[in-house]
Amino acid sequence: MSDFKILTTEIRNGIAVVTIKRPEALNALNSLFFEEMDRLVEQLSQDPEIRVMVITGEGKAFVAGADIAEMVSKTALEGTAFGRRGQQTFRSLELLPFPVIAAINGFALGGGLELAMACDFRIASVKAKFGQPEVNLGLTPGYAGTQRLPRLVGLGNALFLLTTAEMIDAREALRIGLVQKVVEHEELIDESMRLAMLIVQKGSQAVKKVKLLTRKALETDLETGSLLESDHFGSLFGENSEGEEGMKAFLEKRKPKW
Ligand code: CO8
Repeated sequence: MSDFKILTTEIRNGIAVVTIKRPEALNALNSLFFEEMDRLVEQLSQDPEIRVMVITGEGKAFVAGADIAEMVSKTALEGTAFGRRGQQTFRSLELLPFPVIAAINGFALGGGLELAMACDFRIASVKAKFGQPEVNLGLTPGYAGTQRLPRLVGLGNALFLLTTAEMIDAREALRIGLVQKVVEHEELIDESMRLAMLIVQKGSQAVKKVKLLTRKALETDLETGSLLESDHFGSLFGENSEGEEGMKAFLEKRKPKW
């Protein structure tokens, strides 16, 4: 990760803090970003020490969208490939076995909001601004924004944002459920780290399973999802299991030793 030009990663207490650093272009997503993000996701997914990832942007943007300068000359075929590539990157980010928190420091527009939506939950600075402005450019979203937005905020809110390209502030994003918390700008990283630390202190297998099962809820029917839940629930019981230690610790009025 030391040779990365756009993404910097700092690992502390099992938390990987990833910062997107291309502030001169408001962190717009170019091919190099996707190359680096693919490599980063691959590396972090294989690191057993990592329990949570926090992703943020440097400067006044989280990410102001896909890089328009790089996209403008693409042919239809190239456009499809560029979109598909980004979709796959965001999908592998979403499928990381541990929770990923978006700490949204400023503009999260177009591909930037799509990136934030591929994270597990979103904490916003009061300075954050959100939008899907693709129709202003005669485009649709290309990184699954039309798919994730209605799942997160419902059809009406999604179509409102997608068809009007209206930019909304952090309070409105909170109201419609696009973000889970809004904090003072200076508190964004501290609060995201505090939440990440809460997760680090839980049973790591339980957290992984909760992520997997909850994401499955949107992709499967209730009966299938419930059966899957029972299997995972059961797998946390038994001698020397995480569940056994967690429950014993509760009964013995002590902290679990995981
Ligand atoms: N791409 C490339 N460069 C950008 C982008 C972008 N998305 N956004 C900002 N920049 C650049 C500007 O061109 C400017 O560069 P320069 O200094 O060289 O002129 C620099 O960043 C600073 O930007 P501004 O001067 O515009 O800053 P302001 O504070 O005045 O405005 C805004 C901030 C409102 C965020 C404004 O920059 C803006 O509207 N940006 C574009 C937002 C946008 O339309 N985003 C959606 C892009 S499309 C998209 O994301 C589709 C995703 C799916 C793609 C699928 C692939 C096929």
